[in-house]
Amino acid sequence: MNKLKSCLCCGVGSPEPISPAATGRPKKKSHAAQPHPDATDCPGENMPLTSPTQNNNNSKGLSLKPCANSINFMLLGTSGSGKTTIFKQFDKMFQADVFTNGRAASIIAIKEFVRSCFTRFTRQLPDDTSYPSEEIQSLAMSLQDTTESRDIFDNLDDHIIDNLALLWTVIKECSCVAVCQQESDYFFLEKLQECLKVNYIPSDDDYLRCRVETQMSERRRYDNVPVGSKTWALTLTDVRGNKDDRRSWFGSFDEVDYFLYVASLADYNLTMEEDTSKNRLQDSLETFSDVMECLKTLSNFSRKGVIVLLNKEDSFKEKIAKDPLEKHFPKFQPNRPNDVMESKMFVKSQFLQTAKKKGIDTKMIDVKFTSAIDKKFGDKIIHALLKNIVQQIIKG
Ligand SMILES: Nc1nc2c(ncn2[C@@H]2O[C@H](COP(=O)(O)OP(=O)(O)OP(=O)(O)O)[C@@H](O)[C@H]2O)c(=O)[nH]1
Ligand SMILES: [Mg+2]
Repeated sequence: MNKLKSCLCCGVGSPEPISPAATGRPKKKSHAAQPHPDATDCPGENMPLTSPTQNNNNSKGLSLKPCANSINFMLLGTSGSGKTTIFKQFDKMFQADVFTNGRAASIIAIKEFVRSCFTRFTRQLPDDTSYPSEEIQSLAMSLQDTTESRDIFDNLDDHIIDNLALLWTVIKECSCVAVCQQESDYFFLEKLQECLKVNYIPSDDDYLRCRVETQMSERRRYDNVPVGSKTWALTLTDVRGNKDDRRSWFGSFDEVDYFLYVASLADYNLTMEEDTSKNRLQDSLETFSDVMECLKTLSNFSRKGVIVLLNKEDSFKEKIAKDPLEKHFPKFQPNRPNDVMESKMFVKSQFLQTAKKKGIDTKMIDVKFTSAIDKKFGDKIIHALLKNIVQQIIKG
């Protein structure tokens, strides 16, 4: 098992435990993170922040200097937990043109996503699978090969699209195929006849559901966001959640005011792509533990806030009915089997206990259940979150 053995910011495998003295941890921890009180002017307008219209720039090396009325957020979490989806929701709310451009550009990613699903699934089909025709069988064989599948998807016509839809019905019925690894598999394959047509225009929902693994961290600033009686400049950084990249998260921790740690509730019955022997939710808990360890080493730790977003609540609700949490987390002993609320509360308690074990006051941690694909995410979550944070800042 590929277990993280030490604090990520200090280097994987580092044998040195961090002593309380070395952490510089302040005695008093307050719940309210604040923008730095000594900041008077904003480095602002010329700061080279990224935007999706700017060729996916790398945010590495960009400074996150605090300015008056600014709040710096950082999205953290393991791969596929929903960080970029939340990033898109911030765009939708505060930079509508960026969201619209991203949505229009997602056509290519959606097509590629559908292609890769077919390659992945057709490779799992057993030899004795029965196909509606020889043509569909031959299509299934060709799609197993990445190059051939690319050729097919570059030359789509109505006939091929109809055959893909027929092949999808074969895949869906095959118990050997692990179809449900990603939430969006079903979503796009069920509507592939619409998505693969030349005149297809993605909806907001399609864009939010479209999965493109983040390759480089990205940062965006939203100016003049009204919250309460003032306007604020929000900076949001999205990172790559892959196991190999997590160490790079820690470089700008110092300047971050609020950490949004995103964990997928729906990961409870899945294993990691990077290590198929490891439960994904367990990996997220361990990664959270590493984040907590690093956080307490910061000298301005008491001015920071942590919000855990237990995401994919929609998918969790559906899954729990068929596959109980206790099967994957035996220490969970529910009063009522398959109970969604009890199951959610257990996961929440696991995150809070993880922080507590690291000596962090759980009052500093806010936990919310979210569904990042929800149309109302902006109003329900982002608005409420900002209102709450600003109130805390004003209270001091
Ligand atoms: N059903 C459901 N799907 C979600 C939710 N949030 C995100 N997704 C989907 O989960 C997939 C992964 O989401 P991303 O936002 O790309 O995940 P990420 O954390 O940015 O992953 P990396 O970039 O690999 O670190 C996408 O297909 C999203 O549409 C949710 O609340 N419910
Ligand atoms: Mg991402």
